[in-house]
Parts: sequence; structure tokens; C-alpha cells
Amino acid sequence: TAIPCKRALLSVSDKAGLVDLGRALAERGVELLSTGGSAKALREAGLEVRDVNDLTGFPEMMDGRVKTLHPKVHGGLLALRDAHADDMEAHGIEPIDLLVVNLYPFEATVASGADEVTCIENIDIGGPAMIRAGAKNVGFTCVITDPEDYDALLAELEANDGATTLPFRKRQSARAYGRTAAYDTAVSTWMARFEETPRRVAAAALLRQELRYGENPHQAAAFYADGSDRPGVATAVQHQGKALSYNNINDTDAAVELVAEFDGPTVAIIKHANPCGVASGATLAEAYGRAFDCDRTSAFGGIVALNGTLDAETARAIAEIFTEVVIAPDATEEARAVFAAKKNLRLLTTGRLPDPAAPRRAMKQVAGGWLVQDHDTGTLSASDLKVATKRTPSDAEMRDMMFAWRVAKHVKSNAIVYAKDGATVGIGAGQMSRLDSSRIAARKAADMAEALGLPDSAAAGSVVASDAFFPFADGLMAAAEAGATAVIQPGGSMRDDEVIAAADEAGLAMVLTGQRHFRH
Ligand code: 93A
Repeated sequence: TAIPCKRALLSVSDKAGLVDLGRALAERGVELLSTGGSAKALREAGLEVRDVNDLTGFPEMMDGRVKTLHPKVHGGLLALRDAHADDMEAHGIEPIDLLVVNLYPFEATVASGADEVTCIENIDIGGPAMIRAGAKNVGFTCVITDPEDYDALLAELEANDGATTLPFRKRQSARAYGRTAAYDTAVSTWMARFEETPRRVAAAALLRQELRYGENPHQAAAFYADGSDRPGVATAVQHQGKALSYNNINDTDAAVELVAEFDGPTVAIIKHANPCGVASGATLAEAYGRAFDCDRTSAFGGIVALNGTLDAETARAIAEIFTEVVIAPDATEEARAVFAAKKNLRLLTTGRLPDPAAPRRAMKQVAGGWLVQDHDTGTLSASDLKVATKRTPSDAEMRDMMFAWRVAKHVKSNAIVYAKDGATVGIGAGQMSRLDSSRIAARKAADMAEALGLPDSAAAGSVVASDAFFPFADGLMAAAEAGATAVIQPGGSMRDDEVIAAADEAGLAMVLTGQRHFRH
């Protein structure tokens, strides 16, 4: 089942890595066949290349619309070397052992806002035809559709004395059909505009992206849209940078949903689906700076979401540290220009913000079944709050409690959030005990003070939000010791009386929401 790689056809729009690949193949004695632009690039690098024209006996014609659509090409890709030997002989068909194709950039052309004629011209016909032909003939033909797989191909040839093995070809065939499926989905989604009654895109047509892998490299993964037009990561336009990963998508989703809860300029920085800093400000730039200050260490490599149009000043501040993804409803030309120099940074725009109150379902898979629930659309207004302590919170405490509560809704449970002046100053997430979350959040506030050179813990004079009730007074006391002056929590513990008494004793103001926000 190992097939020696003797003849390769290279036809790529994205020429990245082409010359290095061509050279490595040529050094192995592989004959290089290629189309117009690809052949030119290879030849300019001093490599010997045979034009597809020479194989087919036809010139590339119709502005390139017909260049590889020929039996000599498709026969070479599809022939079973054993069963079809006679046909090959009779028609002078030479086997093609390796096909390297990447397609006209249809998706990017559409995303760039190009006109209809340009979009249509960027629908690749010959490329997908070859990919599908080669990928079908998995017993003999190896197909590569992504420049990121060139190294794996060369490693395969190196390990197998210049041949490809069946398991490798099978994996590549699977990737190849994934690519043509996603490509045709993009074309069909775009073409739906020509229908009199635009159809709801069929479930099979919802593949957004084949992912390189899932949460970990050994997990296969894909990204599907749900067919709704909810603004968010699934419907966003990506302006630059490489494809998002599974974890990027998960974190970016958490980031957008969080900032959508706020009205004034607000920024969230997300790591591992939890915020490491959230802040409001007079401007987005100010909000970003304050969100960043909450935990400058964790912000590195984070996902940043903004609830307003990204401007140049904010873009410059974000660009100062390594950031994976920035998502905002829109971005100014100037802001885009700032990011253009940062090739690895992905910029996504959503057009609008999602409506946090819009009803929808959330699903989670468990072994043998699914858990389905309403999405957590719970919102709170100040009039829903019950003051439980002797002391009534001040207006400033009230504002910060509402802020901290909204953030806590987007922090994995157990969630404890300290906030002051519309910015988080310490977040404790995902602990098995609420007391541990309280301690972690308090320690983060102390770390913040140290990083910024503040005399006191950043939690001094803050408020604290807890996503569910305090079962005992200890978590609350940890918050008071850290410097919090007011507490917002659902209430409803068997020991509420104890907790309220402890709050009174410590001079805290405490309000009860009557609603909790577990998030797992
Ligand atoms: O216009 S096409 O659909 N007609 C074809 O016969 C054809 N064959 C390959 N586009 C075709 N291609 C595509 O050309 C490949 O998929 C690749 O994206 C591109 C490479 O062209 P060049 O080597 O001239 O840059």
C-alpha cells in the first residue's frame, strides 16, 4: 500500500511554501507538473517543471477557467494502477501520485466585499475537481490541500523512502473532502442571494470551518453554524490572521457574550473561557487599560472583546502585548491599519452585539445523551435587589455591584468577582469551594496592587459578587478581610441568617438577587 511518489501536480493559489516544497520533492527525484502561476514561481526558483499544457496537449484557456479539466489530468489522478493499466496504456495516461492544490480564495474574496463578478471569478472549478478525484483514489493518490500539511508530507516521504502510506493518504483524503465541502458551502451560502425566496440553509451546509484539531491536538474537530443570524463568533467576519482554533472560538464566544451585557464602553480579556479582566470606561481605550490592569500577567495571549467600534488608540494599546483574537462590532480603517502590522493577531467584527436577553437553547453532550436547557438570559435591575443588612449600599457600591454581578454571570462556578469603579480587581473562577474562589480572588487583588505599586490591596473599598449563595459565613468573611465593603449574592442558603449577621458585624452592605448564575 506504500505508493512511491514519482510524479506530482502542483497547482496552488496560496504560493506560501510552494518553492520549498517543490525543491524538496525535486531533490527526491519527483517529476513536477504544474499550472501557469505555480509553474512560473517554481521555475523562477530554478526548478525544472513540466507544464500541464505539455501533458494535456491543450493550452490553458478562457482566462484560466480551463487548465486542468482534461482526461490526461483526471485519468492520472483517478486511475487504479492495476485494474486500469490497459486504459492508461491505450490513452497515454501517466499516473499522478501526488496532488498539491489549494483553491481560489473564494471566502476571502467575499469577505473583502468584492463585487459579484469578482466573487464568481473566484469560484474554483478545476481545483475541487482534482481534489475530489485524487481523494477518491485513496489507494494510489495522495492529496494535499493545506500549506500547513507540507511538512507532514515531507516527513511522510522521508519516513517511507519516498512513498506515501495508505493511512496517511486516507487522512489527507478526509481533509481534502472536508475542504471541498466547506468551499462549496461557502459558495452555496453566498449564492443563496440569487434565490427568489432565500432558503434556510440546510443543516449539512452549516459547516463553518474544519478545525485543525479540538481542545487538544489528538482530537478532531469542526465548527458548525446554527443557521441563525445571531451576531457572534459564528457569524463574524475575520479580517486578518490565520484560522481560529477550537479554543480560540470557545474563548471568543465567551468574550463577546460578556461585553454584550454592558451599555457603556466595556472591554473583557478572556483566558480559558474566563475573564481575567473586565472594565468599563469613558472610552474603549480607557476600558481596555483598566481591564488589562486587573491581571497583566494573565492577559498575555488573551482574547479581547469590545462592545463598541475598535478605534486606533485602543488598537495601539492592545497591540502592545501578544493578543490572540480581538472581536468587536466594528473597527475603524485606522484601527485595522494598526493591526495590519501584527500578522498573527486575528481581528473579527460582528456588525452588532448579540442580545443577551434573546431566548435560545444551550446543549451539552453527556455519555449517551444530551442536556438541553434555556440559555441563561437572566438579567437584573436594581429594583430586583433586596437589601439584607442594616447598612444600605451607597450609590457607588450599587453601581459596582451591578457591574460585578454581570461579570460573575460569565465566570465559571464557583465565581467570585471583586470590582471597584466599574472594573474588576480580582476574579476567582472554577473552584470546587466558594471559599477557595474567594481566597483566590482576594489574592489576585493583592497581586494587582503589587503589580501597579498600590499601597493597599486593589480590593480595598471594592464590592464583591458571588454567583451563588454563600453556604457559610467564611467566604463572606474572606471578602470583608480583603477589603470589600458591599456584597451581592443570590441568598437562599439555610444559613442566610448567619451570613447576614456576619455581614452586619463586619459593617458590610449586602443585597440579595434571588437569582443565581451557575456556569460550568
Ligand atoms: O479556473 S479553474 O477552475 N479551472 C481549472 O481548470 C483549474 N485548474 C486548477 N481553476 C483551476 N485551478 C486552480 O488554479 C487551482 O485550484 C489553484 O487554486 C489555481 C492555481 O493556478 P496557478 O498555478 O496558475 O496560479
